[in-house]
Parts: sequence; structure tokens; C-alpha cells
Amino acid sequence: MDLKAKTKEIRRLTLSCIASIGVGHVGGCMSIAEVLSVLYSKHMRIDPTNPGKLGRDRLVLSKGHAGPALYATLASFGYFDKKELLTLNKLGTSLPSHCNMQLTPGVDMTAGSLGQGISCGVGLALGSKLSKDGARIYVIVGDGECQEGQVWEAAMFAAHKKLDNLTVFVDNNKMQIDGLTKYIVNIENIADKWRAFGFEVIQVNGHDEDAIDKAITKAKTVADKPTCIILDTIKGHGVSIFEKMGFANHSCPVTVEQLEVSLKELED
Ligand SMILES: Cc1ncc(C[n+]2csc(CCOP(=O)(O)OP(=O)(O)O)c2C)c(N)n1
Ligand SMILES: [Mg+2]
Repeated sequence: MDLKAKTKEIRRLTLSCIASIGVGHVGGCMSIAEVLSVLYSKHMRIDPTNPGKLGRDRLVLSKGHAGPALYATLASFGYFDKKELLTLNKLGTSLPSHCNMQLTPGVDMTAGSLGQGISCGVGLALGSKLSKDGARIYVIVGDGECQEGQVWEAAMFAAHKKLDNLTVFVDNNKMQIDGLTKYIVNIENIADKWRAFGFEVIQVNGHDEDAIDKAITKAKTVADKPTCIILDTIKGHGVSIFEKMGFANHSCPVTVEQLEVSLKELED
């Protein structure tokens, strides 16, 4: 399956997953479909038949409220049956709305309290360096999440430890729960900030799979410092009903009718 088809599949499965419970974080799930598609198709050294394999690459979805997008990706890559996606957040499910590494095969870190996932990712990267297992650690943070002080504490430590096996993606969708990031606490210039904290910084269109692929490939060649890839994205991208809502798509209902229309839009 080519990358664009994989991205569409991830969006279809994500929306079906959220629609199964009728409400969820549509916007922030849709904005990371491309990066998940590229990471799992081309870069993660993993084995879906052995999710806990030692020395594997790890993904920490620090913006853990986007769990359904990661679940859709994991199902699409064979970690579990796609039918399980329809159990989201229901009693007894292995798929809670926010990521839980103890419940879901393939989820490498529990997350949901914004700011904390990146610290866990930095710890994983340091652990990998110490054990020399050759793993690469990928972390996805939200732009609103970058308002958390803990993000910068983790960033400073990662650069200090020269963690060149760490790649942090910022999902720069310019929106958070209550509105536009620039009106809540402006994070710009976000590229300069990460650079000042000692990261190699690459900024790309977060809906362009080839650009993301090239950026990750470049990150693997950077020595002695971590890389931050800023993904310029649109919250709700790919599903116009939800994209049009603006920041109201952060967490919103998904009706059967909206699902039907969106699945048509996402057909190959
Ligand atoms: C520490 C903490 N504070 C508040 C929340 C509630 N919350 C969940 S998502 C969100 C907005 C996050 O915005 P952003 O990081 O930009 O995520 P995205 O736009 O990708 O959905 C907030 C405030 C939380 N999960 N954790
Ligand atoms: Mg955001």
C-alpha cells in the first residue's frame, strides 16, 4: 500500500473508532495521520507479532488524547484485529481514549497528562543509549502541549545528554482545546525555541508524506543532538465536516451520517 493510501486508511479507521462511541478527539487525531503513516510504513523497527521486543524503536504519543489515531495505525499494521477499534473506551476494552501501555499491544507509553510523555521519551532514549540497543525513540507532542514547562525541562535534558536517537515531532496545528494557540499562550517562534534548546530543527508540511519521510531520514544522520520535526498541520485535516469546525473539532460528536460522508471523502 502506498503512503497516501495508508494515511487514508488510518483516517478511515480512526473515525470509525471514534464514531463507535459517538464522541472523541477528531481534530488532533486527523492532524497526525501522515506522520503515523510514514513512521510505521517506513521507519519504525518493530515486530507486530512481538510488541514488547527488546531493542525495538518506540513511539510515545505524548498528546495521548489522540489515542484512536495510534490504535488505527497499530490495527492497520497487524497488532490487533481492526474490529477491536469499535470497542473504544467501552467497558473491558483494551483501547481507552488515552494511551495506556498496560492495555494495548504496541502502545509504548501511557500518556494523557500533557507534558509528561516527552519526559518518558527522553528517558527511553537515554536508556537506549546506555544499553546500546540501537533503538530510536519518536515522540509526538501537541503545539498547545508545548505550553507545559515540563516539555522544556525534557528538551533541555535531551540536548544535554546528546540524545541523537530522539526525534520529537510537534503537531503544529495552531489550535488547542479552547481556541487558537496564539491567543491562549503564543508559542511562536516554535522553531527558534527548539533550536535554542539544542535541537536540530526541521519544519515541514505535516500533510506531505514525502517531506516527513525525508525529515525523518535526515534526523537519523544528525549526530550528538536530538532532532525536532515541526509538522505544520491543520486540525481535522482530511475530513471536511470536521476541519470546517475549527477548534470545536478538538473533542466532538461523530454521528453515523457524518461518518458515512467522511468515509466517502476518504475513499481511495
Ligand atoms: C496536564 C494536562 N492539562 C490539561 C489537559 C486537558 N487537555 C487535553 S487535550 C488539551 C489541548 C491540547 O492541545 P494540543 O497540545 O495543541 O493538542 P491537539 O491540538 O493536537 O489536539 C487539553 C488542555 C491534559 N490532558 N493534560
Ligand atoms: Mg494543537
